[in-house]
Amino acid sequence: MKKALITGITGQDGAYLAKFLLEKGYKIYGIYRRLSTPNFWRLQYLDIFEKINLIPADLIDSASLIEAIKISEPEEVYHLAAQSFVGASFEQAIGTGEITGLGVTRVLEAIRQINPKIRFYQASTSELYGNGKTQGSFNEKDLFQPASPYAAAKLYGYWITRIYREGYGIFACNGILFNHESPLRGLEFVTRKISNSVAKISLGIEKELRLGNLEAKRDWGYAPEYVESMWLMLQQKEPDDYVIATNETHNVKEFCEKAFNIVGLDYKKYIKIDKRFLRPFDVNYLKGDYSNAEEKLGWEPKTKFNRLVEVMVKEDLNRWKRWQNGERFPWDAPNYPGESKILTRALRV
Ligand code: NAP
Ligand code: G4F
Repeated sequence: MKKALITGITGQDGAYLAKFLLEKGYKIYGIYRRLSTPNFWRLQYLDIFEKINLIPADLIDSASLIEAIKISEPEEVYHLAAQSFVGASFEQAIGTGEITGLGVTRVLEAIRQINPKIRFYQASTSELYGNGKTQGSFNEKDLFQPASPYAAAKLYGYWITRIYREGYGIFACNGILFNHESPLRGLEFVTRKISNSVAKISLGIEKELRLGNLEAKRDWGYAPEYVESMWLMLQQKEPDDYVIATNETHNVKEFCEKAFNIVGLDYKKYIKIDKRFLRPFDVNYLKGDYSNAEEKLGWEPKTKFNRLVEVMVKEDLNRWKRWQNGERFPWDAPNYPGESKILTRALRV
């Protein structure tokens, strides 16, 4: 049985990837950090919490990462953990550099020291391109021009991955993934903020939606499909870097229009521009050319913009209707449920 270690398993992509790899027959280990309130709701939502092994570790703590690799003895490491919110990176630029940037080296160094045959996936991002284009699509050869502390940290992560590949022969790949969303997306990201608010407004729970830059364009895909590309990258003969995208772009306003349309409302009546959500520096246009991934990995996106908005709004509507009927979500009653295998040090010795 193949073993994989996922950093960021409690996040959107980590949860979907764990589910995908379990279905492929992998034994799954994930690192999680201690929080004052447990954050396993995505794993519970996908009904996989009981099927995975959890190891406490943190990207700022090298020793815990070394331990996680020693315990799990993985063939593949998917490094997804990061301070992943661009807006927050302007408020916490140093912390973002520490976690999102240097964290990559800490994981790679643990691999190099313990078993350099482990295959490594780095969660790189379309944010690397910054404001390099106003039309056309970005591919693997385009120039990186980061426009946030988050993107600068990810640029470091991208290069350190290539340096460990070329310098130490580690099978290390960068997935340059454009935005990908789902009903498991964090609530502060714009798509989920919109779908969640649309659901609440249509049910009379909320009255307005406060947003920042409505003109920003993004290439939005569907997260469950994107995690397959991570696995495909690590199954190739040679390591490489790949753009994963839909090659479509839409602005935030279009997302709002479509989402409000689904519940029969006019977005213009509910949106308020709020300066708090404007960034000091924003990326205005992103669209990705995934033809290299299509040719080499056989990967292509299936869920496009209209369907994505529909899936997200309908799922949030369903959740809030259930809530109105007295049901509570896992994140309203957080706990460490039942038969899970949390591998603390006490259990390991
Ligand atoms: P996410 O939902 O924000 O998940 C981030 C994960 O990182 C969470 O599990 C979080 O743990 C963990 N984490 C944060 N700081 C940590 C630390 N110091 N030590 C250990 N774990 C830590 O992000 P996502 O959307 O799944 O994205 C996954 C990765 O892909 C990220 O690296 C992101 O930057 C990158 N990416 C995402 C997209 C996208 O559109 N989603 C596109 C390109 C690249 P907690 O649950 O404890 O907070
Ligand atoms: O949803 P966002 O916060 O995502 P952003 O900044 O594109 O970053 C996401 O995708 C990256 C890939 O390109 C990942 F690397 C990263 O980890 C993350 O997953 O914002 C999208 C756009 C921005 O231009 C933002 O200014 O929406 C604009 N926006 C307008 N009003 C807003 C809001 N964004 C947020 N989060 N909240 C608003 O109220």
